Amino acid sequence: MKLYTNPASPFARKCRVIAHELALKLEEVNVNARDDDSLRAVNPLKKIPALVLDDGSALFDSPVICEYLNDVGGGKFFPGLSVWRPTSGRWKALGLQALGDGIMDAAVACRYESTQPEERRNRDHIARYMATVKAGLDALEPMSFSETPSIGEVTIGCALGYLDFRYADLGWRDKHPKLADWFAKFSQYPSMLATAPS
Ligand SMILES: N[C@@H](CCC(=O)N[C@@H](CS)C(=O)NCC(=O)O)C(=O)O
Repeated sequence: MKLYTNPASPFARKCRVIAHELALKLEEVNVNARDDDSLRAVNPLKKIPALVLDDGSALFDSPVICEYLNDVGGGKFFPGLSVWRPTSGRWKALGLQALGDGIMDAAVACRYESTQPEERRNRDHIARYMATVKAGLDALEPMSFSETPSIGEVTIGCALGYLDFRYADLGWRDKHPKLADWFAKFSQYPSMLATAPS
C-alpha cells in the first residue's frame, strides 16, 4: 500500500499513526498537494492523504483511509455500533474525529491564507478560521478522553500537534489546561513521536 502524504499534514498523520499502531507497512510518497498536479491522477480532489492499494485503486479521505487501515490491521480504533452516547462508543469516536478534522480544516486553510502574498491575503477569512479553531478548543476542554484511544483521540492529538507545529504562539494551553494535560501524555505515544510534523 502506498500513502501519498506529507510530513506536515495533520490529516495524513492520522493515517500514519494508525498504520504505526497496527504495524502496517506503508510506502510513503511525500508530495506537496497544493503544487503537484500529478496528484490529481491519484485523487481527483488533489488532496492528501490518498492511499493506493495493491490493485491500483485509491482511497481518500483520511476518515475512509483510517477505517480501512483499522479493518486491514484488525484494530479497535473504530468502536462497533452503539447507541448514541456523548461519552462513549462509536458515535463519540466519530464525533470527536469530526471535531478534530474541522479544527484541522480551519487551521490548514488559515495557514494557506496567511502565507499568501500580502496583497492577496484576506484578513476576514483568517479571523473566521481562527475563531473556528478557538471554538473547537473550547468545545474540547470539558470533554473526557478514553484511555483506549479511538480514531477520535487520534484525530484530536493530530489537530493539537498541528497547532503546536504551525501556531506555536497561539498559547492554547493557557485557557485549556485539561486538554493540555491530556495532550502532554497522548503526544508521548511512540506512534505520535514517530509521526511528529516536520
Ligand atoms: N477531508 C480531507 C482533508 C485533506 C486536506 O485538506 N489535506 C490538505 C493537506 S493537509 C491538502 O491536501 N490540501 C491541498 C489543497 O487543498 O489544495 C481529509 O480528511 O483527508
